[in-house]
This record gives sequence, structure tokens and C-alpha cells, in this order.
Amino acid sequence: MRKILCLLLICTTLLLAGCALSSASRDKDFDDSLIVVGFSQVGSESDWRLANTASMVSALSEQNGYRLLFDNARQKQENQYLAIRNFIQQDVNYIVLAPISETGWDSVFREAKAAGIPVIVVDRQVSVEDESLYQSWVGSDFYREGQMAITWMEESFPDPDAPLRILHLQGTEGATAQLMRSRALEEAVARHENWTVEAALKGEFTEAKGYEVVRDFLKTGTPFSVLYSENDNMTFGAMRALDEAGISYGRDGEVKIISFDAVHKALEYCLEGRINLCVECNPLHGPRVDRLIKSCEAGEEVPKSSYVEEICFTCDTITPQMIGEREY
Ligand code: GZL
Repeated sequence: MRKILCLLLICTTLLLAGCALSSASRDKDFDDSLIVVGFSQVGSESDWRLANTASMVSALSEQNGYRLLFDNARQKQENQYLAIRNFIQQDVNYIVLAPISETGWDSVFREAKAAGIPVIVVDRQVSVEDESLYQSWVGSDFYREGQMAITWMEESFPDPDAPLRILHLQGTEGATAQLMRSRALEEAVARHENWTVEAALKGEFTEAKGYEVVRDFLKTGTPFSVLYSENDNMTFGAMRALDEAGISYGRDGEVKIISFDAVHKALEYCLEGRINLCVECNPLHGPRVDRLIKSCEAGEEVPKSSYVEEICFTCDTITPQMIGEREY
């Protein structure tokens, strides 16, 4: 609980200071020895995002040799364009982008390249014509995350003749996390003729939207036995809608829940048997980005992309010790 409160405090401070920081010009007594980094963050839509922001802010700190200009795009790509152009105007040393979606970055990346400012992409990926427009990417293998969930489904529902009805709760459309987690499910459904997706709902990775779309779907009375939810906050909203509809879920419930991110609250629910499978999506990219920038500063070659290792937890194997050992 203390960890979450710290996270929230850091992020609230940032949110309040966010605009000021991103519009702050280099004041006269600026310490030139610091590496100036402009960080455009997607928003604060989920517990995962708060943990990611806290990790980045903690790593890109003044004691680590940085001056951080932070901007919260509030889930709007045009705000990320504004932030990047602002960083270019302020002649930062590096631009770090957590992109809301994969496409639409070519033009603004070309402006950064023309200004001689390297761009590092973190978390979701970007799709650009010219890969030299960004220095490096670090994040998760979202397709592999989806495959871990599919493997659990295949092991949990082995009967090829028993219909498996799936409710698919999708994240922000066009985000790599959504595209790849969805692709893993779609490919598995194509392989299993007894699997059907009853509906693909757009939950935008938020608890409020997840609740709203699942609540409305439940009114149709369409039966389903698995909820495949592409992040924990949408799952929390869906759980509220299932409670209101009197539909049981979890270890002993009629609906089995698969959820991505494995944030602290989701793991607690998993331990209670309310979520069946939590697939980890590690948000702690701050130290990785710090190492990338320090390598660039030292003139070293940096990898074009680096994936982080991730695991999954089931309600039958998770323990309080596992939860206690985690940083978020
Ligand atoms: C995944 C990240 C996703 C998380 C969501 O790396 O992009 O965005 O799964 C977050 O919680 O909103």
C-alpha cells in the first residue's frame, strides 16, 4: 500500500508540474553538465502507466545526471506531437517517447533528426518508414504475453469438442500492446474451431471504459466463459460490471479471467482467486533507458531493440511472498 501511495504521490506531483516542466525553458543558472531529456508519456490511464512514469522519473533524476522535462499527453497523440516539438525548441539532448499508438511519427521524428536530437522509444513500438529516425526501443514482447495467455487457455480448456466462448476486452486501438495481445488471441481462435469470440469490446486501457463496455455487453445476455482483458484496469472495471450482474468469476466462478500487466492490485485479486491468470507486463523501463542514454553519451553502439523478460501468475500458484518481492 505504501508503494502505491508513493507512486501516486510522484505521479500526482508530476501531473501538476507536468505542463510547467515541459514548458520550462533553460533558466540562466542551468547546470550544463546535466543531460537534458524530454520525456513524452502517454498519460496516466492505468496503474501500469503510473508505475512506468515513476520508474522513468526515478531513473532520469538530477542525482543520476539528468534534467528531466516531463509531459503527460493525456492519451492524445497530438499532445505528444506538441511535446516533441517543444523539446526540439528547447534543444534537449534526448527525446524519450512512450508512444500512444504505432503510426503517425515519421514527420515529427524527422524534425528531431534534423535538429540532431536522438529519439528513444519506450514501451509500445512505432512503425516508421525509416528506422534510422529513432535510436533504440525498449519494451515488452506483447505477442509473447498473448501466447502465454493462450497456452494457459489451451491447458485449462483441453476438450476440443467443448465450446469456449470468449469475451475480448481490447486496449487502446493501434497500441502495440493491443495489436499484439489481440493477434495472439485471434490466431488461437483460428486454430481452435470450438473457440469463439462473442464480442471484442474497446476498453481503452481504462477502468471506467472497461466497466462501461462490459456492463453494456452483459445486458445482451450473451453467455461467455472466458474474459480476455488486455490490461488490469479494464479488468477491474469488468469485475465491477460482473458483480452488478451477479455473474461469478475467478477460480470457482462461471467466468475465468485473464488479465495483462500484473500490477499489485491484480496480483492481490489473483491470490484471492478472483483473477485466474495475470500476465506480467514490466513497466520498470527507467533504468533501461538510463543505461541506453549513458551508452549513447559514451559513444557506444546501442541495440535497436531490447525486450524485457516477463512471466505469468495463476490463482493456483501465486503466493504472498511472490507479491511481496515485486517493485510495483
Ligand atoms: C503496455 C502498455 C499498456 C499497458 C496498459 O506496455 O503500453 O498501456 O498494458 C497501459 O496498462 O495503459
